[in-house]
Amino acid sequence: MERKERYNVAVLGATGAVGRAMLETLERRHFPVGELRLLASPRSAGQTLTFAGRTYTVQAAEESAFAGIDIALFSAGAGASQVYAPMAVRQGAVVVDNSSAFRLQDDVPLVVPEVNPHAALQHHGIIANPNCSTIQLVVALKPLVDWGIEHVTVATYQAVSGMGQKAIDALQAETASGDREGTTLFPVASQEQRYRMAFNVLPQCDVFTENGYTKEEMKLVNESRKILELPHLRVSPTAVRVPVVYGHSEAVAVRFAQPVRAEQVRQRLTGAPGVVVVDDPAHALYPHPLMAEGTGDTYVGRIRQDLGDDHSVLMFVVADNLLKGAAWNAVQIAELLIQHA
Ligand code: 25A
Ligand code: L14
Repeated sequence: MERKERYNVAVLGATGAVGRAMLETLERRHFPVGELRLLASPRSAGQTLTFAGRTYTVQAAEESAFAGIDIALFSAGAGASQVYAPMAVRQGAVVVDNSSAFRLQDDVPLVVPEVNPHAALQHHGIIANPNCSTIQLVVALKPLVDWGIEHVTVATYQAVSGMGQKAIDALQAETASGDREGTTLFPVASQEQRYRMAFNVLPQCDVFTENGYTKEEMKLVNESRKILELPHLRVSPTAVRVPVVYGHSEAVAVRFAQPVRAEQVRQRLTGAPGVVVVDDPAHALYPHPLMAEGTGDTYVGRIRQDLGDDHSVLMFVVADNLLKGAAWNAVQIAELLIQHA
């Protein structure tokens, strides 16, 4: 990319939960935005959004909308990315894609700036932004990698905002009504079976795959291996949806190739890039979703030794899924691109 004072930016999926967070993050991190183009489906064209005190009209996405764009941030789902990413690249833009469309493709870097920034520079026009649960997991694991990570067991507690604005509205309606029947959007609108989400916990995020794991669980396995460059890493995931609006939590157990003490993990994570350690049981201080909400950090606490295994340490990891899990990470990737322009 050519070095410039300001970069022309497009946001595809600007009206979605993640798209709005992208605009907010560009502004908060003072990204040098020149021209800004807000794109979505024809359904949202004509709607207005504000950025840095100015009002912008949302346009329907089409190839010509990417002309003159330097960086295109995509969060409109895998289908839209398949259609529009090649068009944006043809028009000379670099695409930072938040969908699952290209993440495991060999020629597409999958980047978390605190973990594998070097990978971003190897792109051929598209850089993939990882899955939200994976991002916070690898931010917490990276500082521990040189002790030899053998096995990661992770259970997630995922917020409904991962399913978009409609799911947030549905949970709020269910909670307010207190009605046992409630609305019936969950676990995913595309499947027959429906459950209430308010006052409930559902062991399904995204759809099931043939091996009995959900897609979200397989993302934790495959994306972690790619980002950490540990192709044989053992990951045992369970992804669970909870009635939280913003912020994914994870109970993580890490087994190392050698004895590692909880105190060593606490020291390594303290001050690690993007990590905030909050771990003071005596004062009931530990991470939780409301603590992470609105921030770009990954919070780690409850760091403790496995009771029967001196090679294993347990911890609780929390981040804002729309920010570090999506928009914040995407803007950090864009910053890497312009730093090296
Ligand atoms: O396929 P993937 O990769 O797994 O990703 C699937 C989805 O996951 C979200 C993101 O949803 C993505 O679409 N996502 C991805 N990563 C995430 C993460 N880490 C994540 N969520 C949380 N954390 P989203 O809601 O954030 O964004 C969706 C946006 O994409 C736009 N869009 C969809 N298809 C498009 C498209 N834009 C261009 N071309 C296409 N073909 C979408 O815009 C939204 O901005 P929209 O125009 O469809 O309208 C959104 C507005 O319309 C309302 N609305 C939604 N559905 C309906 C509707 N109105 C009427 N009828 C409907 N059926 C919404 O209220 C909103 O205001
Ligand atoms: O792969 O439902 O980026 O919380 C992000 C949101 C997958 C599902 C992704 C959720 C999606 C996830």
